[in-house]
Amino acid sequence: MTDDPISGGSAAGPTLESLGYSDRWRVLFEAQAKAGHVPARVLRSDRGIAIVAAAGGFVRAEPSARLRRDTDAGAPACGDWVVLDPAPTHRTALIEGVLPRSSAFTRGASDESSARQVIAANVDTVFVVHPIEPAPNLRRIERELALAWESGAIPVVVLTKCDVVDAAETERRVAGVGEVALGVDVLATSATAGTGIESSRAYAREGQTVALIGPSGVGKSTLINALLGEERQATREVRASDGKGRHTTVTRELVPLPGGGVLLDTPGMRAVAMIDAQDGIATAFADITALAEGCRFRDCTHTGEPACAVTAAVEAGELPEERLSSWHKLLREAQVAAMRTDARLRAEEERRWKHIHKSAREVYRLKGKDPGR
Ligand SMILES: Nc1nc2c(ncn2[C@@H]2O[C@H](COP(=O)(O)OP(=O)(O)OP(=O)(O)O)[C@@H](O)[C@H]2O)c(=O)[nH]1
Ligand SMILES: [Mg+2]
Ligand SMILES: [Zn+2]
Repeated sequence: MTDDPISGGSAAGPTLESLGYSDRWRVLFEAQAKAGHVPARVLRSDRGIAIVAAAGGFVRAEPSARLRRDTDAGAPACGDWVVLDPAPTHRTALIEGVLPRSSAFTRGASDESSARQVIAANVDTVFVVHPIEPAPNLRRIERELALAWESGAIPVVVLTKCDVVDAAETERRVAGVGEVALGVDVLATSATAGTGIESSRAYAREGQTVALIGPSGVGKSTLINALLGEERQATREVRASDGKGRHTTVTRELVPLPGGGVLLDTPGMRAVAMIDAQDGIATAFADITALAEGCRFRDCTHTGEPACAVTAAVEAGELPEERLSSWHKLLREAQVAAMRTDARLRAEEERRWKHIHKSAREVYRLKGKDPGR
């Protein structure tokens, strides 16, 4: 094992437990591991080369040839727990297996032929990060919450830079976000003033993983530094001209906290494309999901059917119209994404069968040529 190549910290590195290793992972590891293999967690993964943390420290690792062939498992993603062959005779350790994920924050690949890309694996809490000023875009927050719920992690909305507006305005905006973030904690923080840092830290207890997502320049890395108590993550001034960040963070990476717990810094996402997140949408819009129970038709689309409890709630002023149209929009996008996924899976299946038929023909042809059989 090498010295910590990424933070210059101690060669010993964090313990597996502080990185979140638990009985769940032990059982899954033992089911896959062979003699000499050790469990490790992927801190960073860049074009197939990963930096992983194992009990002995940090090491460079790449997927074994067998794992690369096994397309189902996909490339090891940031946050994955893996089966590692430390391979003392090689310079690079080999990742022999990826343990089944407890959660996965994914996005549709830009290339339609390939599968979804896992942005963060095995995350317990997703911080949906937005600055308090300009006033948070509630529609974007709804979208990100749906995706966070879909990932299997618990979302928390973190409003940053609360030092730039007064306390009363902060309170108003937190309440406004609370109205669209049902059952979700909303934190008001300021790394500059040091407020809300302790309440943020509470989510990153020993063994817990917290991923930060949100547009560039919102203060994700600054918040991580505040939680670390040191300037470890690079941060940068937002352009004054248009208030847009410049993608200071360029790779996703796990950052172990000294007191246990792990943070996952991500590069800012400009637009967040919807994936087939229909369950996530149902959870993020628990109010609409509950109202829909009262519709006459079980498959009511809440677009003008008779005895629709959802449109009735809008008419009665109990459900904001913008919220219902936001729900319609996200659901449509999710359905389109689902159809695309289905088409891709069908195409893959077809390719697989073509390959099998071709191999089978090959075998018959060879047999036919061999009079001895
Ligand atoms: N006033 C104020 N500025 C802040 C606060 N937190 C962050 N900033 C500033 O916001 C700018 C962007 O912060 P970053 O932490 O680099 O943003 P990021 O979300 O990591 O951006 P990317 O890495 O590009 O995705 C920096 O100039 C920070 O100093 C805060 O609490 N108050
Ligand atoms: Mg950053
Ligand atoms: Zn309805």
